[in-house]
Amino acid sequence: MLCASVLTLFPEMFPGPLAASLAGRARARGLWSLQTVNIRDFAGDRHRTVDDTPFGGGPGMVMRPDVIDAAFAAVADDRPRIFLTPRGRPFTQSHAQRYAAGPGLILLCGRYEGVDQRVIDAWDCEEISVGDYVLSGGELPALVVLDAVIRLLPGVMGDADSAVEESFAESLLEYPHYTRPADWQGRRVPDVLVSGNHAAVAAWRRAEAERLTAERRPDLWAAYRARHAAAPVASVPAAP
Ligand code: 9D3
Repeated sequence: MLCASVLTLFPEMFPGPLAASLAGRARARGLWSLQTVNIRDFAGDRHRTVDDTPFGGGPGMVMRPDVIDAAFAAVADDRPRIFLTPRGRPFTQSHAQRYAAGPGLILLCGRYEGVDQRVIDAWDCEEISVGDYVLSGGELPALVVLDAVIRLLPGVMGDADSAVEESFAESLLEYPHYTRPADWQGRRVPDVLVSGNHAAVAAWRRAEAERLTAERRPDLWAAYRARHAAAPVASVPAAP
């Protein structure tokens, strides 16, 4: 059983979409559990204050370290602690694989301008972002991380996705998919896919995956080219 705890000012945002579909069924089957912790419950004053103005000045408010500390203290165990923040390292499939292989995770969702850095450091949190765009808090990113982790848990997916993929599948964008009808509103499925020639289908899919990756993801394309290079490119002279 993977145990997820989420520290947030908006516990009503959970489980949200994770109540439906694959993740929802997996939770009903006891493959993972969810605990939400309302950070406001750990405020020390009558007004349940969780934030204050930033030292040094500047816009917005900062979440107080003593409040977050009390919330962590209530749930912390051997699980990794993750702070969702736009300043974090980009979340990747390797993070998801690592978390899925462990006992669970404790996710801290920030609001306002941010969280006092001392409590992030004191609790040794991994700082993670889900991409270069601005959201209003860490809650949607936490749901993204949880979804990516949950689908990797043993027994959550059928065999469909666990089937071994072609060797290039991990590093390239996916090829386009088609199903019946073979002619839809005058748009025909590529002939090769209905040819019955499995080698030709595989070659077409690989070519399409490479074309799309080169067009849309120069970063992935460069890494793929580097990995699949038979030898270093000779046209770049070595430094003297
Ligand atoms: C002007 C400075 N802003 C940083 C870009 C402040 C700021 C904006 C939005 C601070 C926090 C937030 C709320 N976002 C998150 O908490 C967040 C997030 C995101 O906005 N994008 C991608 N990944 C993440 S993880 C947490």
